[in-house]
Amino acid sequence: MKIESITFYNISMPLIAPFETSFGRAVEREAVIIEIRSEGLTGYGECVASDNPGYNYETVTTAMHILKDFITPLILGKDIKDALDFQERMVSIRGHHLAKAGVEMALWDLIGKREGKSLKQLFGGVRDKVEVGVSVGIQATPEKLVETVTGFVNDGYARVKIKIKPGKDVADSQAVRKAFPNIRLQVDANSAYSMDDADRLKPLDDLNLLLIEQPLFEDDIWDHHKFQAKFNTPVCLDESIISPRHARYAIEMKACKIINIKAGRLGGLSQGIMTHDIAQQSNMPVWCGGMLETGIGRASNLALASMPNFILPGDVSASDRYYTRDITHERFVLNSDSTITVPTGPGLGVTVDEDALKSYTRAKVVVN
Ligand code: OSB
Ligand code: MG
Repeated sequence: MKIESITFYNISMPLIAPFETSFGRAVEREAVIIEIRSEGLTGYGECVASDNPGYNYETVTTAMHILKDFITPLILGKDIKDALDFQERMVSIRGHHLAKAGVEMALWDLIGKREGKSLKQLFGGVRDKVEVGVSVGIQATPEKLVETVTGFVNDGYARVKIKIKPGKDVADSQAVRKAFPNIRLQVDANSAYSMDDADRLKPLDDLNLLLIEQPLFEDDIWDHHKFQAKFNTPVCLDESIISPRHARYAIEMKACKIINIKAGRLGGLSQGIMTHDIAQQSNMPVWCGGMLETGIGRASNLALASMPNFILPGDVSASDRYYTRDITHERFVLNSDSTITVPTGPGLGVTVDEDALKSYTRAKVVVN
């Protein structure tokens, strides 16, 4: 595939409701949409960096810099064979996984369109629809949290994740468990704790949670091993797993029992697939995380989650949980069995609503 032109759109989309985590509160979702033209086809990708470095050190501003000034010169005008060829060309750029992953996604979209195959087919996906849940932000009171969760349960979500942070953890989780004794429930701390908090968090172990996600530092694996040793509930790593190698470290160190896979954090869909395979070989289940994606990233997540070892429900909710107007014509809806159907069209299987994309664009850079 000869890369003929690349366009970067720095977008900002209003969220239907604010989303609060241990690292901050978002009312809008910023991202970079990447459009690549090659041999008469157009491929789209989404870089899931946001306006702040709370989840990951990258932001839309650093991503635009790396995309324009370092990734572009390595691929523009070049003939890129596939995702692994792209990854090999990226070795001179350390880190910046979210930026790299956005470009890799657009390449997959192009490959699928050229071959007339969906990403699900290209990845060897085995499911036509994938089980999904909803990630619920921190609320003002446990009562408000139960009310918000009730709304999502009534919408049909059979798995709920609640965000926790110091002061908003055990009591909040107990309140949700009491209101919904049988729902599949999990918590996500986004690195808000240290080992000093482990004893205080121990009551979480009595709530029959599916998992506790990323309690400790974003660059830690070893303390998570110690944390896991104290808890019966599986620890799941998100932030800490920044490459397939880190997945192997975590497995060998017994730092977790479950892995959250996000193609962005890992540096590309190819790296997400490799992480899936490594976990599968160790009988460790994975699930697909979310970054409040637009319809582009959501389509990519659904294709990834159709792979066999995505055993737990993903953070891939319906479009109407996030945005009144998305940048794809297609909107993803929740089926009555708490699943979302995997796209079947070529590539990502979605089409971009150019008017919507334009209306959300803050800055546009074209290179050719
Ligand atoms: O830690 O999983 C996370 C959103 C932004 C950054 C980090 C996370 C999240 C979510 C939202 O939990 C998942 C979704 O897209 O619905
Ligand atoms: Mg997480």
